Amino acid sequence: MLANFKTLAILAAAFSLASAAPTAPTACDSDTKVPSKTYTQPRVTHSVVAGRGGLKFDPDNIVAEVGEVVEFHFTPRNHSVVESSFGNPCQPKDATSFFSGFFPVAEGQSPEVFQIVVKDKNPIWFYCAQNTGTHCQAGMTGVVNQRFDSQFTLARHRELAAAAKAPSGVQYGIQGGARIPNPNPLSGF
Ligand SMILES: *[C@@H]1O[C@H](CO)[C@@H](O)[C@H](O)[C@H]1NC(C)=O
Ligand SMILES: [Cu+2]
Repeated sequence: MLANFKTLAILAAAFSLASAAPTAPTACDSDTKVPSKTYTQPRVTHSVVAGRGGLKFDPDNIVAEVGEVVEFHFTPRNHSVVESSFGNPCQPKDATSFFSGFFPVAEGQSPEVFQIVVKDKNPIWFYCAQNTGTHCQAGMTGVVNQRFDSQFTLARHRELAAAAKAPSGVQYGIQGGARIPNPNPLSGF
């Protein structure tokens, strides 16, 4: 677990470095015959804003390729993100579920974000575990890579969330992703 978290943190750090570096070759480079540099492609990052427009994630239905990053930004008041499962919307999927911790924010957005990396093409269901105001039951759920041709829709998932018993489950520690200073302060806004 620790090793996984470390790997993710290292990967996330590498990606933010990659996206900060300019990637387009200059005219000068293409004029010369000798390749002067190897350019790394920046990692595609999908920004999701928790709490924008009410008790929800915006966007809440994300399509991402394996290896891409989903980056959660946090606005008022005190949200979080936890990995769940389709049929049990307001509880962690299992002991390995990612958990961002809580982000109390008075205004604007948190100076930190939580990044996860998409590991495979299976749907990733998630919710906010804030129990003051029962955010998950109120509709604060989302999905990465919903199967659009199946009955396992976000709409159905949200009906299950509305009927789910409070309190929502919380993991015990931040895990399964990287909680880091916001590398893209303007993204998603
Ligand atoms: C944010 O919410 C969590 C979970 O309900 C709570 O433990 C924590 O005290 C809250 N933080 C603030 C500053 O309200
Ligand atoms: Cu919330």
